[in-house]
Amino acid sequence: MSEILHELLCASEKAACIARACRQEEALFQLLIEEKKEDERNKKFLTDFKTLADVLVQEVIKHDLGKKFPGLEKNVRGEESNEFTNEHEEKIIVEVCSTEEETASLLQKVLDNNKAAAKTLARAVHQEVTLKDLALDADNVSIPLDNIAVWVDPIDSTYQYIKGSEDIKPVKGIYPKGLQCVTVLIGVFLLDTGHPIMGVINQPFAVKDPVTLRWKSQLYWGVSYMGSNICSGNPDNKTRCVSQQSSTTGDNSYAAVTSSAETKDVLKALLVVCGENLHFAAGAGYKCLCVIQGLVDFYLFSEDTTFKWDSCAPHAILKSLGGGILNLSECIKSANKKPCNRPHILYNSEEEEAKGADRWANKGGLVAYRSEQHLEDFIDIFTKNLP
Ligand code: 2IP
Ligand code: CA
Ligand code: CA
Repeated sequence: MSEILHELLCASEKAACIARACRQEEALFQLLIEEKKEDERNKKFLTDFKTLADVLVQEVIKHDLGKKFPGLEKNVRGEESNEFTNEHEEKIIVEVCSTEEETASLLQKVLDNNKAAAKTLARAVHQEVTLKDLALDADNVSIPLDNIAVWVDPIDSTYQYIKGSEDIKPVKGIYPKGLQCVTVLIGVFLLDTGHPIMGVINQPFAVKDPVTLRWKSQLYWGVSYMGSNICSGNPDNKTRCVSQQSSTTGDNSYAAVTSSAETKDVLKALLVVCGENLHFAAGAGYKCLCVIQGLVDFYLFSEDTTFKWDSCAPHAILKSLGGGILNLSECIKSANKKPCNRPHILYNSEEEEAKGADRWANKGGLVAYRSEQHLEDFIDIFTKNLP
């Protein structure tokens, strides 16, 4: 099992290397952006961009996983379609070729004949990525390769990635925006049940080396399968993020993070429950990471603009910590039910009536948590404060 986890981590690190390489040269970066097609449009943004980096990263992950586990590439699903239109309205299928030279010449077509840029990218695509000092203590778990599929978000928080702010200050450890909110998300789920079982989150712009001025990744992973729960780091998942005796909200004070796009009614209720411990941050993956790191107790969002590829990887990690991600609207409806009856988000079924990316939307919103007991309490108070 460590083998597949190891491969996911390496794939995420190669993805992070490509993401960093693409940001380094502004002229190159400007070449890489293309507007999303109408039916794939994420409702929330008027102009949403997908980048060649995004498409390429997804293809690299698919290619590298398929090389190690033949057949698995057919079950790697992602946000992006690999059809790219260049400046001359030429349609090009972006894929990893068998040699670096072939990949470079394919990329050259996408990059309007920019040979140097294409070469740099192809080098990043074909490089060997090794991860030092990885202690993957997950050998005893055997994963059924014929019953798994993978959701990939090659770059989450594209908007922050394109903007590229490097100097945002964290508030109580949480970055409201900036490059730190960018993540690569790779989640494995079971095809038959739809349950997430393994996840990797790579934060490509986590720390900047003060000497080389180069960004370095931080990696997080978790496995939750057949009673085995293993994860990177060792946060005490049962602690609450704020003092139990908060003066404004008494015993019921919880820390939560949400999107700046959250609705007024939900924000009002969250403010009552969390007070000054309500935070805002960009990136669905990054907000989940705040829960995983123990910076907040919950990530809550009531809109339909997160997708399976946003939540699958963090969901598996949260499960390995004793938590999970639930459908928020169902959770509110079943506020008095036992937590075991609450609806976990599943990854193998689509919204029948929806079109394009919306088929894979987390409809009804989501709530990510680490402790079932705290969730119980929180949902109860939160629901009572909704209009
Ligand atoms: C986006 C990204 C946004 C998020 C949105 C996701 O994914 O994570 O930041 O909105 O839900 O779909 P918000 O930051 O308001 O939570 P992508 O960047 O991959 O399109
Ligand atoms: Ca995303
Ligand atoms: Ca994305």
